[in-house]
Amino acid sequence: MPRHLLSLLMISALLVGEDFAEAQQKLANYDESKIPPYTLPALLKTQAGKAVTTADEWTHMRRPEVLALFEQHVFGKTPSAATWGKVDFQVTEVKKDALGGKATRKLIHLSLPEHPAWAGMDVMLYTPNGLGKPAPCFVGPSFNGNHAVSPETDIPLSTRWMRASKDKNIVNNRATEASRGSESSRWPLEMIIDQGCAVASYYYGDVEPDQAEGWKEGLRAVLSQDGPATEWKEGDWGAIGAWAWGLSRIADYLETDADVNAKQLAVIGHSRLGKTSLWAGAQDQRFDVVISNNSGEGGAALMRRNIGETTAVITKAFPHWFTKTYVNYANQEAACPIDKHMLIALAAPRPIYIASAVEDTWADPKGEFLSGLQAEPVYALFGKKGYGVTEQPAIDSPVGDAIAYHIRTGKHDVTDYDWQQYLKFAKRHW
Ligand code: GTR
Repeated sequence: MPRHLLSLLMISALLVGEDFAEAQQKLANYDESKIPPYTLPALLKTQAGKAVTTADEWTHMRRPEVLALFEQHVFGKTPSAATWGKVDFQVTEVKKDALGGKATRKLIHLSLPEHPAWAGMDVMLYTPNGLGKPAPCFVGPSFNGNHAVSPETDIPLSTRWMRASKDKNIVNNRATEASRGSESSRWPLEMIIDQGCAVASYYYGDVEPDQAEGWKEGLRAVLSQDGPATEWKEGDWGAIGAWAWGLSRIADYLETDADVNAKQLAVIGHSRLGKTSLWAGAQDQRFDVVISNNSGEGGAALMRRNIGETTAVITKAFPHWFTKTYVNYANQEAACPIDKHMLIALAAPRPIYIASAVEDTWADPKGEFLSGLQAEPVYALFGKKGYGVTEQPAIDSPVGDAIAYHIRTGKHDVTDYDWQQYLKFAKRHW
């Protein structure tokens, strides 16, 4: 082994979290020919070995099994509604002339009256003015809060814990005035509003800070009987499950807002939040369009393809994202009863869009493509078409019908190009 790789290996052994993941990016395999052969778990066969041949059998037999496998082995089980009880929505602001008069902006504080120890979450909703009907809505979590998503400077600054970032002007794990708009390139609000669509977002850290011990100050501790003394058992929900829960609570609110058509909700997320949007879409069928942007390992990318990020790396860097069981599949992917084509299939027959970026090799673009391809047999049971191609398409050439895909020029990010495709896709189905 070259000496620089050896020293990188030694350094990375001492690292945790984001730093560990970053160090591993230099060590990972990026060579297709070095992926050991693998066999995907059968999608259309029940655990008892019965072939699934109709949409009805998928919906009533196989789908519940697959969902339960993801709960047990990957993301953990979301507690039942009785656990959190009533959800309160308080509209704290309505600004009718937002974005130069194009939109109405609402801020909504969402809380659990039976669990006051949880500080709640602040949802920001933009709806188009003058549409004359309730708007379809994109629903997605943000990395840095409402003030970072919006270019408007009159939004309360989030006071919650945030991951360290010089770029985003996060100081001592808190947002600063200079953090305003730092995520706005990923949320082209005017473009979305101009297309007659609404957008609802919340800061994922409102539900739980994104760090290994973050759950102690988040919703998971509050809802657990033992609070921060909890020992997570195999199958208990991880942080991705909790963040996805937040998206479903936004859907609860949107069902009460006359400016939004709650029968037309697209769930969207990028990267770790793309993993989150896939899991939210799998569990909550009110999201009638599902979008995964560069979700990678733990998201759309097939876990059995050992290229870019691996199960071993992600479960070491970010153990809190998953249920405790998932780490058992580090370097043991073949033993896992699921792979990510099954996560895509959980969206069926609803339209799903999977997007990659050509420089985002860490996320395994080809593995993201393949999971959608391998989910096609389930869509076919519903008479729905998938990609229409079997090979990854050329760069910037979207393909697909009910399952769609593109690989865009550039790096790990959400760009206007991505949003242009999502808007076209969602509107085609709405
Ligand atoms: C990386 C991680 C990826 C992806 C990404 C992100 O460090 O390895 O799985 O989630 O973070 O969320 O930006």
